[in-house]
Amino acid sequence: MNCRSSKEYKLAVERPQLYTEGTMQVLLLLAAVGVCWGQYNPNVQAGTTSIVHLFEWRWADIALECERYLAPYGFGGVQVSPPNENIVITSPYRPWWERYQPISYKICTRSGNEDEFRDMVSRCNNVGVRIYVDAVVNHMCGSAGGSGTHSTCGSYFNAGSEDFPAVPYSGWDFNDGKCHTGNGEIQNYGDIYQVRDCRLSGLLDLALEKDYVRTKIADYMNHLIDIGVAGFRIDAAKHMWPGDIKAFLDKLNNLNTRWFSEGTRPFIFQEVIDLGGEPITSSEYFGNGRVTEFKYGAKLGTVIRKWNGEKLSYLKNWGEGWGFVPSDRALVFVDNHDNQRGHGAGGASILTFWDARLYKMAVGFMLAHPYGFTRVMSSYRWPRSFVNGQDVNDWIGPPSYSDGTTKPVTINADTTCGNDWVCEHRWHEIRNMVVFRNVVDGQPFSNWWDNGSNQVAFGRGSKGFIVFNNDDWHLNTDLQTGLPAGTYCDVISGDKEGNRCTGTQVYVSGDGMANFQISNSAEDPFIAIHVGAKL
Ligand code: QV4
Ligand code: CA
Repeated sequence: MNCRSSKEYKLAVERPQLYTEGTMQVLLLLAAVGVCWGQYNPNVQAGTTSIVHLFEWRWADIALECERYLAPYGFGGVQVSPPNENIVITSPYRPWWERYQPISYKICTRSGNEDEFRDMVSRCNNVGVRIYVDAVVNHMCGSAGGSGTHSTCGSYFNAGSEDFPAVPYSGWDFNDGKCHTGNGEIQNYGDIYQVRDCRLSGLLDLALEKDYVRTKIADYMNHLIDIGVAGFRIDAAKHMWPGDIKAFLDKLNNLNTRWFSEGTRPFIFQEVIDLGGEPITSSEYFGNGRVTEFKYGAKLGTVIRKWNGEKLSYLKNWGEGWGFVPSDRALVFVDNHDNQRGHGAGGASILTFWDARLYKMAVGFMLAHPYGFTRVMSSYRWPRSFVNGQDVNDWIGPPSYSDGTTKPVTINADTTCGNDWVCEHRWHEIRNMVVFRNVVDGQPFSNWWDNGSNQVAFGRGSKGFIVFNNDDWHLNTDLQTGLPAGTYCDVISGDKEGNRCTGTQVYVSGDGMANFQISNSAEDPFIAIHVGAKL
């Protein structure tokens, strides 16, 4: 793709006399559709279309995973947990959420130090897998964080006096004066001023209108860009004014030319939870980059669970037709690190690895459907314990030793993961659907079929076709696949190995028709075929 940098776009807008009319039109068109403006473009290598969130993984393990698994199976990139120094909370064990309480911008956490981070970024980039950093820049630690050196790099801080000398930030850099609620906390999501200027769960709220604060944040992000990251998840974006986010994004460097072409802007996706019903909407943030579309997982979970009378057949107009943000502004996922454990948004309908059978269907549907840029979740197991419908163990951190260090991700003989790492991205159904999405990339949504209930099918032009049976009865039907004639290997029940198929075979005749049979009691009641798995 021949892209112009956003700087050039800015120049064209500010000094149009420098450009011919034709060039001008092209630049404005590119900006309008967002194809080439880096903030929306994930900067993945051609032929790859998804990223995976390796939640709480160590940098050393991610480097290995890029080389041994993600690159060979066509994953485009990895979202990593926040790499900057955070508070250490021991009560008596360390929660995962301590990483969302920054102490400084040193690269130094339970996942590893800066050398290990650099090594990971280089090794992943060298095999064509990108790294995206979760940037926690709305706040520092909680107001009750105390004072001392209980931080992941031993930096001193004092939460009470809002002193973070390792940045440095002091009381002047926080929002206290601007927040007008009694206790300084966000109390009402209907008040856009509270949501941006007050404390989220007691977290000390940064004064992002200050150029000093914007510069410190941009310095941190530029440090990561220079190391070679491809973009950022902007944590708690809803709690920052869109214009303040724009101000620090405008200070960002282009990506490292060791791996990216000249003028490439960092990919930006902002965590804005917009399920409707609040004055703050996702669309306010489109100017900065993509947004997380939380309706996606909440609705898909409801449909696949068949709650509220929902049916798979209603998915015919999935995407914008369901009131979601435009496809080229959306980052989509079935579950994330918050809502898989009851934090954040989405509620009980969210599907996770704990509901493996339905979860695989949901992820399969997401990866087959053209809407949005897709992120696959990769989790660790924790001992869930429900009291009055609430998981009292929702805080439990990653698999770790008694001294609090994170356990490595071990790989079993059957390619699954050990040490309680779930590795959903290695489940062969999910991994094969990541490949499916790469194979059908750019092909239209086509040949939709449904039985008016929970049996549906659709194709992606002439490259792939998928069929689901979420009804309580057998599926046996002839469907138009749009695929060239031949014998295909179903990548859900098996794999194509050389010229044989370890799963079900599907015969597509000269007119594109094929017969599909799916038992409603199958462990995986769906079939997916694509031209990359033709025998
Ligand atoms: C407690 C009390 C507060 C009190 C405070 C006093 O609950 O009422 O004011 O002490 O200091 C943790 C605890 C929380 C605690 C807080 C401060 O759970 O009880 O407050 O720390 O010490 C994660 C967790 C949070 C956690 C936070 C910081 O989910 O539970 O808070 O990390 O450690 C909204 C937002 C959205 C957010 C989502 C969870 O719009 O932006 O909630 N999602 C992102 C991340 C998420 C992270 C944060 C934002 C904060 O995805 O993982 O929160 O960075 O929907
Ligand atoms: Ca804020």
